[in-house]
Amino acid sequence: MSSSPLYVAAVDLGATSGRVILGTWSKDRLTLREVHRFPNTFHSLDGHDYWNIGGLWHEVQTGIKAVAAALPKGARLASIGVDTWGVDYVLLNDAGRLVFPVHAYRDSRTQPGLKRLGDTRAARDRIYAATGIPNVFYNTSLQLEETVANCPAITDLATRCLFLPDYFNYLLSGRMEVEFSIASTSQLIDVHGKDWSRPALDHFRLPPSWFSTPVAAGTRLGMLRSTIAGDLPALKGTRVIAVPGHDTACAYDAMPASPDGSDLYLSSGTWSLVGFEGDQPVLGEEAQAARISNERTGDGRYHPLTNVIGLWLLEGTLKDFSARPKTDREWAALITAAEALPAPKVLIDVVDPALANPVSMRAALDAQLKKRRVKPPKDLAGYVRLICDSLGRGHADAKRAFERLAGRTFQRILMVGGGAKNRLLCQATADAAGIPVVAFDLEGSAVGNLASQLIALKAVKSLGEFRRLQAARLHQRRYTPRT
Ligand code: LFR
Repeated sequence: MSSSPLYVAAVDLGATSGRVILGTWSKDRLTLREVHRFPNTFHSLDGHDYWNIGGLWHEVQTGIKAVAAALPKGARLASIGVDTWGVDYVLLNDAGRLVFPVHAYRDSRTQPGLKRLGDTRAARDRIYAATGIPNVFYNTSLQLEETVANCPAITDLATRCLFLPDYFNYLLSGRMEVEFSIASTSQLIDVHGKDWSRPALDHFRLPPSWFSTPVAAGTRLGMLRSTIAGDLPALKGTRVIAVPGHDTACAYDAMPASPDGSDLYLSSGTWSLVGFEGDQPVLGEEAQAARISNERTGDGRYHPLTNVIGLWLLEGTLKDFSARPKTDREWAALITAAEALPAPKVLIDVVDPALANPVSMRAALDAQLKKRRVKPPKDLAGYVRLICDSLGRGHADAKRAFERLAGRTFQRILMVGGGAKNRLLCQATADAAGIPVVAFDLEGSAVGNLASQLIALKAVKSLGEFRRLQAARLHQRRYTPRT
């Protein structure tokens, strides 16, 4: 192990913001410097939702230049890796040209397919048994099924399907590969193997030739293309590494978990992902009813998790209030005001599909309360309280389902992501779950992304070793259940 610092960069794209982070590995310690951050959003065109893929690529390139500028004089960037939100993809031809616009997963075009599969019990059970992924509106399977059914000429035009991190890896390195963790979000991977599920591809009528066998995370894809590196000496010899492409897999890898498996993980951002790590999937009727999604780690193990709607509820509600907080201070004041309120007697049903992509989140929450004859909150603090308590209960429900179905007992909930800074949410989760929440000040996805590169470059022996080294140094805050 060399003693000179090693520099690695993470491109971490989220559905509402993206960042490029320079990681420095020195003396068994990882330090992060965010060199570029930008907002991300999808746009609606004639009733359909699309990502601005060219805009994202522009931001990625800007970020890479910022990384090069941030390096000490004479230093070189060893590698770069990309992770993004799950399920979204591009369709390409062999020359690498996009042959279909890039849809955003909240587009409602999958609703008829969602209902069809939901209403056909035998098919739904078969797909769950084959893939371990429940029937959710954003699945790649439903998205591709809709495209092939309504735009059949696409099967002549497209020859490849890549997920978003794979596509950016292709733009960076020139090599087209599908990384395993991101592929596992599609509802098209065999839950017992490491390749595509033929029954699932056939069910959704998708051409198998679009899907190449996924590669494991840690695969070195090649050198950063010279068209991107330009003549910057800092980017000479920079490798592109296929890290776990799914941001949630990265965030879970970053958890400073105890090796005995007694920690439940919560990656809290736009979505709340509650889950754990294991060698076996959690399957069966009850698992499907609890919406357990058997997503995979970059090396093929399992991350059974439940996707609770998350801070999307709050992000949406804030759009309906002009007085949204802008600074950390204003946020703290809002959380304090929400804490001072009495606990709401009736909580939001967080699995209500009407909350997925409403025109107005506030109106959607009010409508749900009205149906149950409950008055809506009076002000923003009231909504914050309602949302945090409701999410806390959603997290606790997921914990109980995992304990029952996987035969585990969890001792702690480790929490990373933006929500880990929200003490009301952390406390509500601890109270509802009845176990302590340990909240880390950690850019989870970026750290997991960087860890995968350090392991691939052989600077760190294993993920277990990385976690052990990290755990001792992290800033953490513990919330003990009050009830
Ligand atoms: C979080 C996430 C979730 C996935 C959702 C949609 O960013 O990746 O894991 O279910 O986005 O892709």
